[in-house]
Amino acid sequence: MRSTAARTWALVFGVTLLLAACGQAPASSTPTSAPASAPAAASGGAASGEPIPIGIAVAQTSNVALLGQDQVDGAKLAEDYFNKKGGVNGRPIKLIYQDTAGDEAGAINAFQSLINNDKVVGIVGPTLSQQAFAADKTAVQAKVPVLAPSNTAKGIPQIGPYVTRVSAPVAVVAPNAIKAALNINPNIKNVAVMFAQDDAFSKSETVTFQNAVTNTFKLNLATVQTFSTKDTDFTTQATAALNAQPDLIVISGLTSDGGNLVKQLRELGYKGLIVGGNGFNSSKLFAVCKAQCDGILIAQAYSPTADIPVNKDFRDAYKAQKQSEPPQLTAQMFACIQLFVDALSAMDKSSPIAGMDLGALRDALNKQVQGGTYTTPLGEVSFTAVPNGGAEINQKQFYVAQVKMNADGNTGVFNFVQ
Ligand code: 1QQ
Repeated sequence: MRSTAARTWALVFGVTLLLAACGQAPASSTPTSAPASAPAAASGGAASGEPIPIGIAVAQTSNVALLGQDQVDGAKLAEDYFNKKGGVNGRPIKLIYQDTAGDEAGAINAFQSLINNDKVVGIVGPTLSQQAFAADKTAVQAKVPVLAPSNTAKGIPQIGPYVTRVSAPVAVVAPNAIKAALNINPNIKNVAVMFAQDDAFSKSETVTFQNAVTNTFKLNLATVQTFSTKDTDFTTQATAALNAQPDLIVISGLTSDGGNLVKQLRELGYKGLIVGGNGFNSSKLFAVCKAQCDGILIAQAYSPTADIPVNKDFRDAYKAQKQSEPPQLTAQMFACIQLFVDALSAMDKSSPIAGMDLGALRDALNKQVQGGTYTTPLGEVSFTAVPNGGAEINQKQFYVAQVKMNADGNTGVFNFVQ
């Protein structure tokens, strides 16, 4: 039988999830010091007592929600999973969602609200590097730890000491996809590179791709074409790219623009291989380019088959809900929540966090996260301090997936080829 405290918490938790699902954050009356602890749950049991608020600031609306929805899936799974395992030494965590939408202003507002109104101990977000360069400064000023769940551009941990990147940077991940393309077609010589010039991540990733093409793999960079993440008609750029007679086209953009660009390249008759960057890294892409998504290669910082106990639990939980394999962004978000839970638990064991001043708690949590080593669904994760900045992820294993569309032309899978 569940205790009264457990029933009360279950009710609070249920209402929170319901409000989060409606895109609203629950009204919060969290005090400026960490809430007092309630009796710890029996070891291994579900958590109970006053929840510890953690902010989730990702894109739940706008075009960027094609990526942000995968992150919300990961957050919900993590909250449920870690609270069932006892939360932070018996106390549950409570995720508070603030929608950033797709731009910088939305991300800044979400961060401010989480920091000042919801009094969160730390934030996971935002979805895009473009947003992180603007919003993370707010957290750095307020001395609130930020875990970057999907901010892969150069310079993210350098934003400030409270920024910890949990998403491997494009510089180490992206070239793997070009290598995979060469394994499939060793005759590739001419490469067309295309990128969204109004997105920080895409501008960073294309530098990595262009270096890999010319310096690492000694291929011919036949043309470089630019577009906007807001574009829907790519006729001019696609025609120019095809005029260069490429054997490979490498695209850095976001899901909607990138997917439409692929579709138009295929409609214009392009038959060669396509590499898409991290902005293509969601099954939401399938609805954009449909059957024409088939064959796109995308580097991955996560594999669903990684043989790690916490990954097996995560994968099973995801598959039970969605009947498909968990995507990278979902796994990265889950890993971020795990880091906060593990770090808070370790801190609490050496010196109880209940009643701690919120500023001191945020500061200590930042140090604890950055100093730890964690076994997550992404594999073993640790961090290296960045001069005058925060911390960069150390991650060992990377992969490449190839899109395989089903006969219906609407659904598909990421097949791991490397
Ligand atoms: C970034 C990214 C996004 C495309 C992932 C959601 O890697 O903005 O840095």
